[in-house]
Amino acid sequence: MSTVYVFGHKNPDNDAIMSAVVLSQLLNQVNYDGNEYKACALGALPAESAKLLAEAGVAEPEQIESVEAGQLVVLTDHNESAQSVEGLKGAVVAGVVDHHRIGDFETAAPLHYICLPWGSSCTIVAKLFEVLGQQPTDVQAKLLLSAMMTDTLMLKSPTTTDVDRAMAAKLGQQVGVDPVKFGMEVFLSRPSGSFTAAEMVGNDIKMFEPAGNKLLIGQYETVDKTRALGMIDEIREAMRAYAADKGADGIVLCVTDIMEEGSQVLFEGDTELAQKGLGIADEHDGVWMPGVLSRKKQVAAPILAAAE
Ligand SMILES: [Mn+2]
Repeated sequence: MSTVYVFGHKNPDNDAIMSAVVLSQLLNQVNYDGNEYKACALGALPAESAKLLAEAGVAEPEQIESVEAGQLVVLTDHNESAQSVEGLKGAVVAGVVDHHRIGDFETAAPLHYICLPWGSSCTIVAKLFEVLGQQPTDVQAKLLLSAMMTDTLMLKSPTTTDVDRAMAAKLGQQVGVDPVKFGMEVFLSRPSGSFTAAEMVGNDIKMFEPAGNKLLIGQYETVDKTRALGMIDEIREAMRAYAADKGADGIVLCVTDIMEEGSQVLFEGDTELAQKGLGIADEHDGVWMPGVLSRKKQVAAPILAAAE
């Protein structure tokens, strides 16, 4: 029996955490491959994840930064090495459960690779319960549903598919909640008023490498962008500091207003390609992009396409 580490991306969001937690539970439940699956996290848990796990009486995944050579791992909610654990190249990737583009992913041996362009990795984990003939417990259903709602911004993001809507309805019925109302409660459990500029920048940020450039793309989701927009200078300073710390050439931050359904987009550093991809220019207070809710589909994808 081997211990397999199961983890989502660095700067974990609720989907990265819940996909790792519930997938590892499922694989242990069915004694998959005779291994022991251990949920881990590549960074501090978001407030809503910590709260949901505490309420459910589920232990928080252990935080790790690196893995040793030969360590068996399962990646959830990511596949790109820039977003993954230190030492990934020497690890043995036994599986991937993801809903992102495939980046620089490569393995020596065959593996379980499940990538579906659905709204959240937790939708895929929920489907895997069906595939493996299991019924999620109410706790598992609630944890999965919470991440489906945060990742799809209550099913409003253009990444949402019919599969997400059907699965959300099914899980909501099981635990006796309206998925969208429950999702709003999860969002409101974030301590939005207390976020510092540095937290807004670093809370949910990913490194991309379009045309050899190191570009950070961050997203700060809020139910009221007014406060964030009142501290633009601090946010810009925090963006410059974060990019310098990570050795990035440029940094893009989307302040996404869930209620108004759009994002205020800010640039710092070398972001010529990002501006070209998004078709907007850098303005001091940022540029409002109505309808832009998905970093993956509406921000990262056009920027990466502009690099080709
Ligand atoms: Mn996700």
